Amino acid sequence: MSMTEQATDRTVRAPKILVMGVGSSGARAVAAMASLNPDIDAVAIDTDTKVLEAIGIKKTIHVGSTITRGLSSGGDVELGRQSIEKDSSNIRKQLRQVDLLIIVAGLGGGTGSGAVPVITRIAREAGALVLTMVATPFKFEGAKIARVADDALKKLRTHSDAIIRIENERLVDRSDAELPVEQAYARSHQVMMDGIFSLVRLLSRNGLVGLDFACIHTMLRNCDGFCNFASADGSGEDRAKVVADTLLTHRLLNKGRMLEGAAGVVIGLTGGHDLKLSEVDEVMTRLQEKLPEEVWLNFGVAIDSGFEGRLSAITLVAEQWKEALVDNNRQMGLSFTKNVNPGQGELMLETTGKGEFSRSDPTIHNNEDLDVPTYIRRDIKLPR
Ligand SMILES: Nc1nc2c(ncn2[C@@H]2O[C@H](COP(=O)(O)OP(=O)(O)OP(=O)(O)O)[C@@H](O)[C@H]2O)c(=O)[nH]1
Ligand SMILES: [Mg+2]
Repeated sequence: MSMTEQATDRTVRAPKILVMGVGSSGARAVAAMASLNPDIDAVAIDTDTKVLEAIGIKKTIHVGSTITRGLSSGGDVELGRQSIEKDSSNIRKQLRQVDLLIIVAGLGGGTGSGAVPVITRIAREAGALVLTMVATPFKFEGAKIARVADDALKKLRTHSDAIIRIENERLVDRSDAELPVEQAYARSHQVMMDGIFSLVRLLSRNGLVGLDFACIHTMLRNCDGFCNFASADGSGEDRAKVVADTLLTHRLLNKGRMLEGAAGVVIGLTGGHDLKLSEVDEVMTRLQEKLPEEVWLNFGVAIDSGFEGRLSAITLVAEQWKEALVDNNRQMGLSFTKNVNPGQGELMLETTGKGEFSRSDPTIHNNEDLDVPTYIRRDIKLPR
């Protein structure tokens, strides 16, 4: 198959992405996303019928009718787990042909915390790549809820390809003392929404440079479970500067400090048809100045006519870069070259090292170093 045919084939078979909101907070979040962006395939799952009826989303799955009888689990994680196990065939049906499942939930309650680890397991069994985006509780919610969320995170690590953790507490600081609670939660939803919209955009056909499903796949499978996430928006002439400044000081990236020690980073930019190469370069150069030299860096640019005059960015940051959680598909030390050519037909990859495995002996077989990914050893170009 020629490069063009491959590219067309991939374009036709854009990855099927399903966004699944689990528990009341997750269900509300995806309902809001679906109402703003009808292109998103979204389903809301909860034990609580009142919530599912109120949020106005087309696809809902009510679980645990014989267990909680249409009520919430009342914070009982075990009831949340049982509820989803009972209705697991229904969940499986939703997952047919799904390439990427994005699960959205607030941890700390019973349904989300009990059900999400079960759903991730089912989804992986069904062959989907699983990205779990969870908000962890604010401090004011207390120690018990924090513990429930922690336990759920531990279980999640076993089955998720990657977890994007939005630490709600990082969304507020002392100067926010007067912030109404409702708005604090709204911030958390907004962050999730921005992230999912950007990811879907970058993975769809609008992706112009670099970031395709294979790249996200590699990042998620290698980021040692947790990914941090931040987004930024700018408009007008200074948009590139604003976006870079925002990311470099972002609360969710520990005021930007997290970038200094990052092991793996994905940056996705979205702009309108007026987006200039110099603007992409400004954002990427400023971020790279902060990142360690040996970082695994991966970026993409998407063009969307709704973004004329604007620039929006998302970053996924892995603080640790260890062996994959689920399998041994380890692809260490790749980075994209800094020379961006928006029309390029293939990704330009270069080998930068073996990260924390740099001191281990190479695995030589038939005179080939098996620690170097196959497509680098054999000079296979990955299609965009
Ligand atoms: N963004 C947002 N987060 C919320 C809201 N309410 C609760 N949360 C967060 O989500 C966590 C889980 O709450 P819910 O989603 O309501 O709980 P659940 O999964 O439905 O579980 P049960 O109701 O106990 O069955 C809480 O600990 C909060 O951190 C909200 O209105 N908005
Ligand atoms: Mg609930």
